[in-house]
Amino acid sequence: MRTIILDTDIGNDVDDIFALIMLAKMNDFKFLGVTTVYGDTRLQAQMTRLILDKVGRVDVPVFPGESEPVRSGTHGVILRGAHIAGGFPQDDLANILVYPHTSAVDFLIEQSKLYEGELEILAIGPMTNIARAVQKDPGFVKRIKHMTLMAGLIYPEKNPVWLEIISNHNGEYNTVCDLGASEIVLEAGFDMTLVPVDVTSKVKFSRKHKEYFSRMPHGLGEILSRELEIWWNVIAFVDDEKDSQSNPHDPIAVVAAYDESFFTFERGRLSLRTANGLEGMIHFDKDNNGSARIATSIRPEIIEEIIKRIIKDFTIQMAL
Ligand SMILES: [Ca+2]
Repeated sequence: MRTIILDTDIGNDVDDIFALIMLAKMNDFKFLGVTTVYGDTRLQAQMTRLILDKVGRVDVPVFPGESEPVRSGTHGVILRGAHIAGGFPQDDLANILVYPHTSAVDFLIEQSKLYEGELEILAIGPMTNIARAVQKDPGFVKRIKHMTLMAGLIYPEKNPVWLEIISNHNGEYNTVCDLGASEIVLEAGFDMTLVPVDVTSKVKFSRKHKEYFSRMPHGLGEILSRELEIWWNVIAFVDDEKDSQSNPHDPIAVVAAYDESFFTFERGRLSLRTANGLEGMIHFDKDNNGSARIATSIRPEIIEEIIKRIIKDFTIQMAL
């Protein structure tokens, strides 16, 4: 069976929570654990634990990861993680104990040895934990079977709306939060699938989808509804459509990890560049021998696939 670790900055964009739920419910993988990254990683671990317990995955361990970047950009740190934890029941969250008996970086390294050549990583936040693992253990990269990474806007000239959004951050968010880590991870030679904003910006969560999520049991419905509203308020200033919707960037990366039929890809090499005057930009060079591939298109039906996976096992009728 395939093995996977999720590396997440849950609590920033709301989409990490949905990616976590999808992975937690999936039978395609042995879900080895979650590492949290960037900012308040302890609070992120509490959020992760609470969600995992509510979907019945008490067996999946959570490790608070690196809070500080390897090297931040000239604009410094942008958002400090877990700032939208407000949608969670605060007493429940505060009572969740996190035991960091192993660091997230050590967990990644340890599991890469236990599952050498088999372990897959799904990375949906700034790349600090992965970069620290690469720095600490030179053999780490070669032991990883595959990494699926959500980051980057590869062709900004084709996506002026998102070029403007990421201009506020001096680059694509996951990339620019930790320029040092991005450089290390992109150029380490991982066998990698990059799922960039070029494709994740093509579909959206809307109020219609929120209705389905709001009916989820065990208090999940309330949490997801509140978190979506909080996030929609956060991004309202950059969403010119002002229609309470957001892109499920991270859930799309989850799909890329288990069903590539929703995508087309192009193979090549990745590096960190300054482009369009922005420091945190991923550059792609086509190369049939490159160790990475980027998703270049996406089927719009992927949104139904994501919704189905999130509400799976709950008796919620969909009329998408
Ligand atoms: Ca994320």
